[in-house]
Amino acid sequence: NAKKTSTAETADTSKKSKYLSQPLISEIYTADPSAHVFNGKIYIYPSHDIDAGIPENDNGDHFAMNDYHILSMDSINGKVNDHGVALSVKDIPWAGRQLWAPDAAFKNGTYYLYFPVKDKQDVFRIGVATAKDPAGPFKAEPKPIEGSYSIDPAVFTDADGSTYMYFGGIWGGQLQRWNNGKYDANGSKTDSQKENEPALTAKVAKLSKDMLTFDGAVKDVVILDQNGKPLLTKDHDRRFFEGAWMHKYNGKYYFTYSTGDTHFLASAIGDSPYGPFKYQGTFMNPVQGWTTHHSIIEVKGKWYIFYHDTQLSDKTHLRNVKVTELTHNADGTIALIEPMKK
Ligand code: FUB
Repeated sequence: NAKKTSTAETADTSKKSKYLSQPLISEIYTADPSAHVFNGKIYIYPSHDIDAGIPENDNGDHFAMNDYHILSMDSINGKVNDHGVALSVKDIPWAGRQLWAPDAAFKNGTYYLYFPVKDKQDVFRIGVATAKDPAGPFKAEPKPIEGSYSIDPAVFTDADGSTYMYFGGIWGGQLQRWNNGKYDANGSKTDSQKENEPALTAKVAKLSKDMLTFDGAVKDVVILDQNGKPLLTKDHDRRFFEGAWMHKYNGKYYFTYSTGDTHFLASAIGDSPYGPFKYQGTFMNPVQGWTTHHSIIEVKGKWYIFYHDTQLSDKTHLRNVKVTELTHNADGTIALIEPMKK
């Protein structure tokens, strides 16, 4: 009594087979997955995409997210749990709109959720919220982190216990509008617009012991080419755009990021969490959808990349998170991942 396969089912299977991996959940749209292992379980801190009916533009106004849901799994192929609303924009006293890509950390018996959101003046800042459970609910601090700006915080704790936040994003992420700690509301909508000068860089700041403030100055994350020269603004295939992540492998610091308008994930390797980082190459080709954003973690001796695409909706702002294995080559580079099958 074998089940007959309908034409619709066949079409669906062949559509699915175009993709290297399948969405982790389909009940809600999720993006920008920052994954961590806490208490032996995998926790994913994603953006929660919604359709707010806002037309698409280069400023990213259509990414109008209002809350976060945290996901967890016991193992990479295990069941995915959605823990419900962990933090809402309405519960962040200083927030205006657009809860973008978050990250999380654990220290001092507390879980910290770091999140970018526009303040009431429409300027992106980075906030922090705390919880006793990795899945929340999280309570936001009354103000953004002093000295923080732009988007996409990624928090990395080194072997000596020091924690660093990498952040920043150009275009809608507003990084290009910041100069010497001041925001220019009339500044460029895209990048520095100085094509032959060093590209704008991601930023890094050490976090204080209480994880709530920056300990010292915000520094540039400089990416150098093979000749030791900083990547230039015009080098769209290689320069930093948004979506920073840091992981350590074999004693080296891997700064990985999205090239934004050229849709690659790229890696650069350094000897210190502050860099400089030497550009290594693309390690993930474009996914379906405009944005590409990832995190990299080790689970039981294997490395994984969490990322998103638009398989479920085919709409730029309605994304779904995925996971696949990642390999470090013998020469230290990361093996190229093809998210779409040829
Ligand atoms: O989800 C909104 C924005 O899209 C993120 O902050 C970027 O990294 C891009 O994925």
